Amino acid sequence: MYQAVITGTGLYRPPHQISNAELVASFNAYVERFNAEHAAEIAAGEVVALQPSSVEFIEKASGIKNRYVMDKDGVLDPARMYPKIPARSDDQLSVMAEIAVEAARQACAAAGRDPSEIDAVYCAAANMQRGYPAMACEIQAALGAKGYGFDMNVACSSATFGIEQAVNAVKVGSARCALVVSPEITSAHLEWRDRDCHFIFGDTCTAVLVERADTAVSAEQWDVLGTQLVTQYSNNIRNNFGFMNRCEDSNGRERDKTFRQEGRKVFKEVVPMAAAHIEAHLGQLDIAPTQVKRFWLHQANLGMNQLVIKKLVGAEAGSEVAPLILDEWGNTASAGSIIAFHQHRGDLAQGDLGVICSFGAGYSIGSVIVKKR
Ligand code: CO8
Repeated sequence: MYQAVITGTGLYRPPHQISNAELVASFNAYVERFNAEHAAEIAAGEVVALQPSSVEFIEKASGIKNRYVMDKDGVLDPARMYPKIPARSDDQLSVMAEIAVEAARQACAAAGRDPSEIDAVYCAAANMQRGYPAMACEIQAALGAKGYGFDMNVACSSATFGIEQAVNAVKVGSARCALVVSPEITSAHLEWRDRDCHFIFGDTCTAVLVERADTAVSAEQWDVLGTQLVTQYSNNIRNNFGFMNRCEDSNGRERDKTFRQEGRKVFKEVVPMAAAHIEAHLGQLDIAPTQVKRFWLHQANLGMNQLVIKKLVGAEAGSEVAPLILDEWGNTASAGSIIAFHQHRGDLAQGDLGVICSFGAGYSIGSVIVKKR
């Protein structure tokens, strides 16, 4: 068995950003328009009037202040309310592959590797652009990488679950330099007309390179001390979009074909699960939570992260312990904990311990315990 190390990360930042004020202005314009168009049905009690959104609610309930998106105009147009991303021909690089290649090149540069040295590609994300060929095969070809690639989806835990696949492949010798890319174009699967969730998500792509320690060349390396994954079935976060929709005589545009959740239940059920999972995983390695210098947690909700940290170390989550990126990025599905790791590890010293942990739909939780070399 070989020791696996993380040698580089990359982060794609989409071209547009939307503040809460811009988002709420467009949502409320949509609500006004809807209520005016349906005034007679609303008066007759046949249609329920829509309620406006508010910046104050969004910030207080979630901690989110901003999000990046692939297309801003389509999202903010009250007559459209979803991104406009033109179709590409089969011989053009697809959108998900394009952003994955950019993040992957950054990770390779950080690790001192040429992309042609990659020999395994995991495209791990909450949504895939198409059924097949696998996004990973297209990304592999665009990078000039070798070996094999496949797609995997465990919603918000896709990236950590992908890291475990990469770590295991490196450990047993089936890959020497494995890439985990998480292109998360969440804006395409968010119902921007629903005030309960219209503020939650943002787009991005992250990349993580996992290599054999004995052949790694980067100046900065993180020993992977352990990975642990768990799933427990729940309908509380769900999206029924899929290839069977046509057979169900669905046009794929019904409300249940985009993200839905019971946010309160998710909050209540996932916080104790995530804290217990991290504590048990650390316990297996004889590490007390208080010995961990940094927790790079899933970025869905500020309050959730504060509670997880309180359960683990008995204190509020200051940015020293659990850095927050969702204020700027929103919930970027599986990329959130990786963005936190990418942006907030530079100050840690040799021997410092950290935990990357995702939690989300499934339910799914994935933890990766790392130590700086
Ligand atoms: N503006 C003003 N008022 C609002 C708004 C709004 N935008 N939205 C809701 N309200 C109102 C509600 O109607 C409600 O009113 P009332 O009390 O009169 O009924 C009141 O505010 C409170 O509403 P909630 O109970 O819903 O508010 P919460 O305090 O629970 O906050 C959150 C809502 C922020 C959603 C919170 O519950 C939360 O963050 N929960 C955790 C969610 C979570 O972690 N989910 C993980 C999902 S991510 C994942 O797994 C990846 C999926 C794949 C990605 C797909 C891409 C799209």
